[in-house]
Amino acid sequence: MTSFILPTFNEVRNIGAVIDEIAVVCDRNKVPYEIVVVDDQSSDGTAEEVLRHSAINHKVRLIIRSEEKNLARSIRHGISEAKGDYVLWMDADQSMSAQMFPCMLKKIQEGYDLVLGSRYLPQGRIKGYNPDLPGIPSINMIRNLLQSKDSLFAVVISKVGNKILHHFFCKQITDFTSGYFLCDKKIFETLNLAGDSLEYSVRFSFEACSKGFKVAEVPMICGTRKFGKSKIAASWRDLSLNIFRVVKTVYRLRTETPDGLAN
Ligand SMILES: Nc1nc2c(ncn2[C@@H]2O[C@H](COP(=O)(O)OP(=O)(O)OP(=O)(O)O)[C@@H](O)[C@H]2O)c(=O)[nH]1
Ligand SMILES: [Mg+2]
Repeated sequence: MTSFILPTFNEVRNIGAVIDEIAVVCDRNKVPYEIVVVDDQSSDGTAEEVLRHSAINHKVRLIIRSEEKNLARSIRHGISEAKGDYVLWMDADQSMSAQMFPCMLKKIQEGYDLVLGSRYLPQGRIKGYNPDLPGIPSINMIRNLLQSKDSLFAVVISKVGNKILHHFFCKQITDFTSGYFLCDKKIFETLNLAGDSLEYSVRFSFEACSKGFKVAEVPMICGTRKFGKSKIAASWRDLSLNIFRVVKTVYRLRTETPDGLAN
């Protein structure tokens, strides 16, 4: 069974659609699943919306954390309560699709321990980017992002930062901050999700490679969030703090692994 972990903070208008899509994809592919929503006491009715879904679909569970709001700790909490052999976590803001789950599961069944969705593989897409639309894709992207609730600056930083990390830090990975992971739960006997926010993702993917786990990436099409506001880049202060955390984590990992994994 696969446990889908969905961390939420004020996602009332997104969470229902995310749950429904996971259920449709799993049912269509006849894959056993459960959905564990880990909510940090959202004030917008996210929990009530999840309860409405769990009353209809008993594979949906809600955990409400009482501790201080924290993304990585919420994911860890969800994983610790997961009943599946495999765990998948993703954003619950409709920017990521469950449609790529069967392809990721196939990789796990082929023997990979960890599979990441990557926006930076040739068929992946970053927020706002759609080369199928008429016009110049980069200009369209800027327009789409400016019209959305997502930060253009955060997207640019992510693209440049991930390119640097790929070339100078670890060549096996193209998207260190993807936020879309599927892994065999046994990986947690060796690895931990250390960190508070996005930097957990850099450490986790890097350590999986450096400790010899088989890691694969599949292309991920990332859209702009449908409703609500970004939490990671909610303000310049939050975005700067998250960039600082990532840089500090990379510096620490470099010191712990002086040769890096650039090759
Ligand atoms: N439980 C919990 N969930 C969170 C927290 N912060 C963010 N989330 C959820 O984690 C997911 C990712 O958050 P986003 O705000 O979309 O962050 P992001 O996708 O990294 O950044 P953007 O690109 O700006 O959207 C969403 O489902 C959020 O609701 C938190 O502190 N606690
Ligand atoms: Mg998001």
